[in-house]
Amino acid sequence: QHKFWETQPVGQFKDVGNSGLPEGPIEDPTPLSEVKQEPYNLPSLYEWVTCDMDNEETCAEVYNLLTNNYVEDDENMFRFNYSKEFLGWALRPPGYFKSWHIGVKVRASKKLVAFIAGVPARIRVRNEVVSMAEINFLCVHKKLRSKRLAPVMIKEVTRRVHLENIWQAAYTAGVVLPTPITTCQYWHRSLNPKKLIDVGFSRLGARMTMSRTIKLYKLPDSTVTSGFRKMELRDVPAVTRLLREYLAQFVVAPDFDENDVEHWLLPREDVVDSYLVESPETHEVTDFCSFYALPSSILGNQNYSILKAAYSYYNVSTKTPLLRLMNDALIVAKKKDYDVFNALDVMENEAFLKELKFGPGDGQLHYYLYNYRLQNAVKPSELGLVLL
Ligand code: YNC
Ligand code: MG
Repeated sequence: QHKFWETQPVGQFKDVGNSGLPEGPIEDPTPLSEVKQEPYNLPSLYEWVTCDMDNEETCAEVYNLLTNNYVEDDENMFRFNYSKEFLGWALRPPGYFKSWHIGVKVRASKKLVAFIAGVPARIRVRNEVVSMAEINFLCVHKKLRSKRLAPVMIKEVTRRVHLENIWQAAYTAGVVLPTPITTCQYWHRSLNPKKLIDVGFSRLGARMTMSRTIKLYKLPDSTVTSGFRKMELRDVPAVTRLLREYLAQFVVAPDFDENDVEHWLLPREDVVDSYLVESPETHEVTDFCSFYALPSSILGNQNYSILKAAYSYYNVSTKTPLLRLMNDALIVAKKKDYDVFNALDVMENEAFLKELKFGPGDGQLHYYLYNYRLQNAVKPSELGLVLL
């Protein structure tokens, strides 16, 4: 069934429900001197490259590969179109390793035909904070699919992660592999229903007209909560405290410090946006919400080429009810001309999805850990981790 994944230190389907297996690392680390020192072999027409994401041309090559070959929906109507600025942000967090940004080129033409990337992260699983790699942007050019290139790329990134003395990883995928720690649902909140219907992202509901639909999803022009404002650099300590306290309740969550918060949550134009509520009386930061910008190319539509989507990231409510906080997030996203606001059913998101008129999508997202066994699958609501 899974000729490659069966060889890897991941939860195997045959072990599901076997309560005799302990939680934690599946394999012990080996001495670094025993880690394979040379790259895995590629078919001879191809060569490994390390992608320097500081370099604009390299960044553009990766961007072009992904724009034309990365994840599509089941009906091939939309394809993720991560921006260059987004890739620069996603791949260069504090302490990142350039050697984990791995490309495959055609030897003769130097054309980039495959990519995989990792970034370091501290992820807490129950009471243990584990140094991990977050693996993302695995992509093989459409013309090179089903040639077993993906397993070589995964082994190569694993080797380079091991060389940094890191032995665990976290990743998400739309496909089922051995074995998800949880399976999440995407929910979508229409901000520009007319465009979403025109491009086939959503359909007019039963007994609905376009004008009734537009009215249904209408949002006020300005936010409702007093003290609601954009996050600034000076807010990093307060936001870090708020977030650390909040994420402590989940089974799996990032262990963010101030450097992480500055990188991952400080607003960056058209990449990531964060807002908070500062109490007008005490000037205390009591609530926080954030989303990232991930547009999709619209494939084969005459009128539109880009779907502007915001994705819910980390949200914390202590004073402002979560429902009201997220409604304000929708209002700012609408103001910034996003067409749709997406959220997974992770953390406490279920508490606002239906009420704020999100509808369930058909896409599922499976979460995985590499070389770390969890005794039982967790519920989406026990997950405090959002990967890009
Ligand atoms: C996938 N998404 O099952 P078996 S998500 C992992 N993640 O192996 P081939 C995947 N494995 O089942 P193709 C996978 N998709 O025989 C497929 N596989 O054991 C497995 N799509 O390889 C698959 N990006 O090369 C099978 O397949 C084997 O040519 C087949 O290439 C696959 O970034 C792919 O969806 C996905 O570009 C590259 O279809 C290609 O089809 C493609 O014959 C469109 O591969 C884009 C797309 C995936 C987005 C993502 C997370 C990746 C996680 C990788 C695993 C990381 C493990 C941890 C490593 C560090 C460890 C440490 C320490
Ligand atoms: Mg292949």
